[in-house]
Parts: sequence; C-alpha cells; structure tokens
Amino acid sequence: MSHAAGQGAAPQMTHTLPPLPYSFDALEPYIDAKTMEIHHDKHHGAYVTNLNKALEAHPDLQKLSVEELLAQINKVPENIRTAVRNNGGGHMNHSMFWKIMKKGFDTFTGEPGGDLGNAIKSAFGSFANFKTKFNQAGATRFGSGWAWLLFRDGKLVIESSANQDNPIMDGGKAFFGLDVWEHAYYLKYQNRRLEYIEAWWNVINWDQVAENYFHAK
Ligand code: MN3
Repeated sequence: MSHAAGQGAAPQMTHTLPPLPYSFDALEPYIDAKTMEIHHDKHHGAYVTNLNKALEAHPDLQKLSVEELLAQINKVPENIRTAVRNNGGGHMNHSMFWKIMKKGFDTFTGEPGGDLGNAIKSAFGSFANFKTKFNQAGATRFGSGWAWLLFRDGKLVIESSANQDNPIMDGGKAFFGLDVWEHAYYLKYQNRRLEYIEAWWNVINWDQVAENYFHAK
C-alpha cells in the first residue's frame, strides 16, 4: 500500500487523507452513509492530522511512508512513539479498509477465487471455515481493534489487534482487515457487532484483496 503523498517533488512528505473510492452511501444497506462520512472524514481525517502533528519536529521521519514508520515503531523517538503508533496505525489501517470494500449487490460473488481462494482453502480448509474464524477474531476482540488476514512467518493466519495496531508493527503482513471499533458500526448496529461483521461480507472488493494478497506474498 502507498498513499498519494508519495508523488511530486515536495521536500517534506506529509501524510494525506486518501479520498473514499466511492460515495458515502455506496455500501448501503450494509454500512450506512452517515457512518461512512464520519468514519472517513472525521476519524481517518483526525489520524492523518495528528500523525502530521506528531512528525512536525522530525523532518527525517517525514520522509518515511507510514508503512516504514510503523515497521520500525520502536525506533521512533519515545516522546512521539505512542502518537505515531495510534495515528499512523489508524492512517494505514483505514487506507486499506476503504479500498477492500465496494458497492456490493451488483457484482458480489460471495468468495474469492484464483490464487487467493486456493490459499484460503489450503490454510483454513474451506472459505466457510475461514469466515467463521475471522468472524470470531473480530467478535472476540475486547474493546476497540481490528481482525486481520495476514502472512506471518510465511504462513496465512488470522489475528486480531488492539486499538490501531497493525501486524506490520511486529513483522506481520496484513492484506485484509476489518475495523471492529464501535465507531465503525454503532449508528446502525449499536451493540450488535456480530451483525455488522456478517453484513460486511457483502461489500468486500475481492479483486482488491487478491491484489493486496499478491503484493504481501
Ligand atoms: Mn475506524
């Protein structure tokens, strides 16, 4: 993953909020427009703003992509480490999250085919089994966090993380992730996190996930 700030000759690389690749209401009725608007513009927007603020006095770190920053989070100066971890993580996680979703009902095929489909079947037995395990990871993450499908030590695994932590912070390579923070679903689903997770499978952009998989591999 990269973000738009990589282009051009600007001497300072500041992070920018990537535009949502579809309209706020594109994921209705599974994810409501108001949630998408607040989630993208306000929540993700704030992560970007706060990441840039944390890096203000660190021109050397401004040159790094968010992936590079997070992969060596323990080398980031201690006084800004938590801010970079939370806001950089939030920026990276959401940048992927928007891209792996799309308007669902016209082209939805239900499950991925090709190399990704085969890899999921060989790692988890079947797509249904993968989905069940992934849902469990999302449902049982206490408080705020994410469920992930990732490569760790060359193997395809499911994990969850707290807050805005990304597996890249400890050597994993995530290419598919679900936001289970309450801000991702509370307006429509209130406390019914599992209902949100089930609905979410209707709006997966499997072509994008397959591309992410290819790059992570
Ligand atoms: Mn979120």
